Parts: sequence; C-alpha cells; structure tokens
Amino acid sequence: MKNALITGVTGQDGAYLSKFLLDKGYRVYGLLARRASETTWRLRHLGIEKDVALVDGDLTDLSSLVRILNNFTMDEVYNLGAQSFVATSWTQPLLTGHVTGLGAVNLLEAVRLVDPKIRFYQASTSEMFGKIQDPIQSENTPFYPRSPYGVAKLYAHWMTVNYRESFGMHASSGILFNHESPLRGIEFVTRKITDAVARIRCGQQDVLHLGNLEAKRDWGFAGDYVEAMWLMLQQDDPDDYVVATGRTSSVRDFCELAFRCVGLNYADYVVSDQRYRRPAEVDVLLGDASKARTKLGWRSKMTLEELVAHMVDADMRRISGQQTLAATSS
Ligand code: NDP
Ligand code: GDR
Repeated sequence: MKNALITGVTGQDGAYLSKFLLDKGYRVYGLLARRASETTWRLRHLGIEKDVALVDGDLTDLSSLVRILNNFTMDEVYNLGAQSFVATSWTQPLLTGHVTGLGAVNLLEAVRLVDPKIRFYQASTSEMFGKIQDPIQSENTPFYPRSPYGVAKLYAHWMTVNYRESFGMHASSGILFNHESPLRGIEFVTRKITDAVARIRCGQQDVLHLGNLEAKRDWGFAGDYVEAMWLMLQQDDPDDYVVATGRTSSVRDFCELAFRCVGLNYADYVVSDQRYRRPAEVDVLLGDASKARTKLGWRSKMTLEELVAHMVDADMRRISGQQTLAATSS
C-alpha cells in the first residue's frame, strides 16, 4: 500500500484526488489547516471523510510539514493547497504570496530535508500564461502572469523545476487549465452561474450579476483532471505537463448552456456588473494537452455540455431540497 499526502485536501481537487487514490488502494493523509468552522463537507459528500487521515498543519508553517513527514512515511506528496481565488489575490497579495508561492517551497524544502525520494506534485496553472504569448498554450509557451495569484504560482512552478534540477527530486508540475464540478467553490464563475440558475428556476433569485462575460476559458471536469496528477507521479522521470480540453468558451457561452438546461434564456437574467471586473484580465486561454496525451495516455473525457448539465443538475437538487450538497459553501 502506498502513502500519499495531499495539501488542500478540503478543496475541490483535494476531494476528488483523495477519492481517486483511495480507490487505487492508497492510504491518504490530508493536511488540514485549522479554521474556526469545519471545512470537510466535500470529503463528506464523496463519502470518504472517515477514510482520509487528517493531519494538522499549514503550508506557511514549515515545522508542521517537517513534523508530518517525519511522523508518517510518504511515497507521494500532492501540493494542492493555495489561496486559489484570482480576484482575492489583488486584495490579499501578500497572503497569496505566502500561501500559494512560499507555501509550495516550504513543502519542497520539507520533502528535501526529510526524504528527497518522495515524489512531489505541484498544482501549477494556466493563469501563468495570463496575457497569452501563443494562441494555443503548451509547455513551450512563455509565461506572462496577470494577477498576484499567477505571479505566486509562477514562482512555485519555477521552484519545483529548480528542486528537480538542483537536487534530483522527482518533482513534477501539472499546468492545469480550469476544471470545474459540483464541488467547485461558489465564488468561481461556473459554480456561481449554476447555483444562480437553480435559484432563479426555483424562484429564490431574480438576477445574476457577473463581471466580464467575454472572458474565455478552457473548462474541463475536475474528476478527469486528478487522474493526470497521479499519472505524472507514476512516470520514471519527473516533468511538466499541460492538462486541458483543447476547447475554449466564453463566460457568456457557459451562461447560455446553463440557463438552457432549465429552459430559460440567460439574456433575461444576466447583468454585467463592474464590481466583478478585475484590474487586469486574462482574456482567453486554450490549452494543448498533446504531451499529456502522448506520454501519460491522458485525455479529458467529459464535454462542456455534460459538465454544465452535471453542475446544474447538482445545484437544482440542492436548491430544491433533495440533497444538502455544498450547503455550507454558499
Ligand atoms: P480550492 O480553492 O478549492 O482549494 C484550496 C485548498 O487549499 C483548500 O483545501 C484550502 O483549505 C487549502 N489552503 C488554503 N490555505 C492553506 C494553508 N495556508 N495551508 C494549507 N492549506 C491551505 O482549490 P482547487 O481544489 O480548485 O485547486 C487545487 C489547486 O490547484 C490549487 O492550488 C489551485 O490554485 C490549483 N489550480 C486549480 C485549478 C482549477 O481550475 N480548479 C486550475 C489550475 C490550478 P481551506 O478549505 O481550509 O480553506
Ligand atoms: P479563474 O476562474 O480566474 O480562471 O481561476 P474564475 O471562475 O474565478 O474566473 C473565470 C473568468 O470568469 C470571469 N468572470 C467572473 N469570475 C468570477 N469569479 N465571478 C464573476 O462574477 C465573473 N464574471 C466574469 C473572470 O473575470 C475570469 O475571466 C480559476 C481558479 O481555479 C485558479 O485557482 C486556477 O488557477 C485557474 O482557474 C486556472
């Protein structure tokens, strides 16, 4: 049986990755940062809350990471923990730098100090491409981050490369494009839309205020993407991989699909609101995942139409009272 530590275990990807690894027979340890209110609703929703061993620690506290790696033998470490909401990174740039940037280096350093043979995964992001330098972004596309979050992630990304090259560590980065699910945080645009669609359909909301409707993203399903993370750590050699669907759609397109799922026209409900616009925008992202396809044998399975229907269905069931999914997230 292999042991894996997941930081960010209470987040969307942490929950799906935990389930994926448990199904593969792993013993899964999850780094649990202390919060005043409980944060494990996603693990509970997937029915795995009792199967994940939660260990107390924080990415900003190197001593907690060293203690955990000293106390438990790990084969693989997945660094998914972050301040991951791009908009918040302008209002909390230093916290974002500490958690999302330096936090990754704390974990790399803990691995190097305790057992450099542990395989390491860094959650890098398409936000590093920001103001895109190629119309389709691959591992060879130059980076140009557009937010404090993107800059912090780029630092963590290069430190992962640096630890690989300096110390020979099996450290890989997945440059993942946006991936969504019913477990997505309510502040991200896709879940904000599907939640509003359900509320509007059930008569609990009248309008949906959004920012830039023309921004385009390459949206996939989180459940598909966690497999790519695992595949990277099963390779003989560490490397960096783009993980994406190869299709880009606008926020407006997403709205149209989501409202159509419940027989409504988005144009009757969606309002563009200056409050949700960002100081600097990433206008369009579109990933080329051919390296992941060739070397890892990975491909995105769920289409955008299926993803939207899946998310709307989950929010409809929650809002209409048939189940309590994400009740604590909204
Ligand atoms: P979430 O925002 O859902 O989860 C973030 C996780 O990080 C939460 O578990 C949170 O804990 C934890 N965390 C925050 N601060 C700390 C800290 N100081 N110490 C330890 N843990 C902390 O993100 P996702 O699941 O969507 O994404 C996972 C990772 O992948 C993130 O690093 C994100 O930046 C990156 N990424 C995500 C993409 C996406 O489309 N989803 C695309 C590309 C990269 P708590 O619940 O207690 O706040
Ligand atoms: P993103 O996701 O910034 O790509 O980061 P988000 O869903 O927040 O925004 C996507 C695009 O939608 C536009 N938008 C809005 N966004 C939000 N949140 N709320 C709105 O009301 C709204 N209206 C329009 C945004 O301007 C943006 O262009 C996500 C996170 O998961 C990161 O952690 C991850 O690294 C990247 O995806 C890949």
